[in-house]
Amino acid sequence: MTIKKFQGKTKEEAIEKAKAELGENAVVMNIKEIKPKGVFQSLKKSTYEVTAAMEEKENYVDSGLALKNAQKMHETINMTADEPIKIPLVKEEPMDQAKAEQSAIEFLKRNAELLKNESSQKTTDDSERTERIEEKLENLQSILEKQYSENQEKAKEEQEFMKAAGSKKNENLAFIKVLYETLIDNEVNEKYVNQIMDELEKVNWNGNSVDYILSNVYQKMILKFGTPHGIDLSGKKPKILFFVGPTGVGKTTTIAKVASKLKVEQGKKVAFLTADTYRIAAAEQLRTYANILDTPLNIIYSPEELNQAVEKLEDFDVILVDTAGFSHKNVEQKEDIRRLIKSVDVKYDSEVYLVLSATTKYKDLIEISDVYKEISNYKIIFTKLDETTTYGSILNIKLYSNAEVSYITNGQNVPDDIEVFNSQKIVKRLLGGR
Ligand SMILES: Nc1nc2c(ncn2[C@@H]2O[C@H](COP(=O)(O)OP(=O)(O)OP(=O)(O)O)[C@@H](O)[C@H]2O)c(=O)[nH]1
Ligand SMILES: [Mg+2]
Repeated sequence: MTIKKFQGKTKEEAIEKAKAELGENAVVMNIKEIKPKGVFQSLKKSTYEVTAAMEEKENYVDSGLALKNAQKMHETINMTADEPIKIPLVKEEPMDQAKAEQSAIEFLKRNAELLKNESSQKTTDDSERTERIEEKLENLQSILEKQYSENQEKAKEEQEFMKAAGSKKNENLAFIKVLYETLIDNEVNEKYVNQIMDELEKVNWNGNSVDYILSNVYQKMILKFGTPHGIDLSGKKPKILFFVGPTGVGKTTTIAKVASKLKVEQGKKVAFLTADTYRIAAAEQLRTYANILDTPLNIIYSPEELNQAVEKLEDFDVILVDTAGFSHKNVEQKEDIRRLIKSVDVKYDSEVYLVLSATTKYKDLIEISDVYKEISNYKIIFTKLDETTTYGSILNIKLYSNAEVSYITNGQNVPDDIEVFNSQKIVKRLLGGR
């Protein structure tokens, strides 16, 4: 299979280019509008980028059967993990365009009639009001028209795809389009989706089943995550673990969860240090957990105090250091954290955990991971997975930062809502499983 991108001033031009190079049967996988940037952006027009695919060797099968097979596969496949993957399928029936057109026109008319009636009832003397209603009417009309034409375009794209899939009778291509869309829907960055597709290209899947393609993608994605590890305390003691990250992501709560697991489940000697003296209640929050877990807590006010505090805790297995959350744009606080981490005496083993919320948007996560890379190497803990349904950012940041994802947390309950990162679970979710 060949997957390529084509740009054009219009969608049609980009599609034409794709067909000119890949042939009439090229399948449009995705159409992206590229908005102009820069000072004169309002004067420039958008351009379009089409991702198109073409299978090199024609491998004809019945397309209806292909989609049914794909559906069957989603219901039954079970790759080492415990539940079957369910991926939303493309519609089997092409949309009835005439019917869709008719109902959209009726909808437009009905709304226009309703507003016209409203305006004619309150006519004559209040002309200003009538004008306003007319203006509203026009606005609504244009919004509806826009929605209508967008729906039409979607229906057309869908039909084109069905036509191409049907005429080529290619179940694999239809299935790959579903995979592509599922990953995009889960907010995996397009760049990484294309990377996964490019890798798939190298696999000889011609003549192989959709099961083969899915397990291939699944395995590749698992490999991308690497093997995650929980905290390893097998080396020198005490091990110093710093928890850093933006404000409110769950650093303190995560420390309490980790401490409880290490202490209760592994019988380790755990101590707390906090360098978070920015917020009045910060140390108190950790003290509450320290009391519950019967764990010592020391407060340090400057990096210079760190080693003295650690010295007093030398017979502990692990020292968890809470830090003040800061905006990644705050240079001064960033420097404070950097100094704190760098101040650890070389005789101690230390590790930094960057705590990130799965609800933070991709662009910010990128900036945050860059800022912390300037401070230290780190492993990542993703919090608040219970507050989002799209897990794409976990893969995006893993691939962007190349840092290990160690733990995920999925709720406010201490100590239960934490687990060592399970790449199989996440990959299944990313591929549309539950
Ligand atoms: N839903 C959900 N909430 C969480 C999770 N982890 C932490 N929280 C909540 O997020 C809020 C902030 O948690 P903290 O642990 O105080 O966050 P922090 O990063 O220490 O915050 P600062 O010290 O102010 O930077 C609290 O209400 C926690 O209960 C999680 O996995 N899921
Ligand atoms: Mg905190």
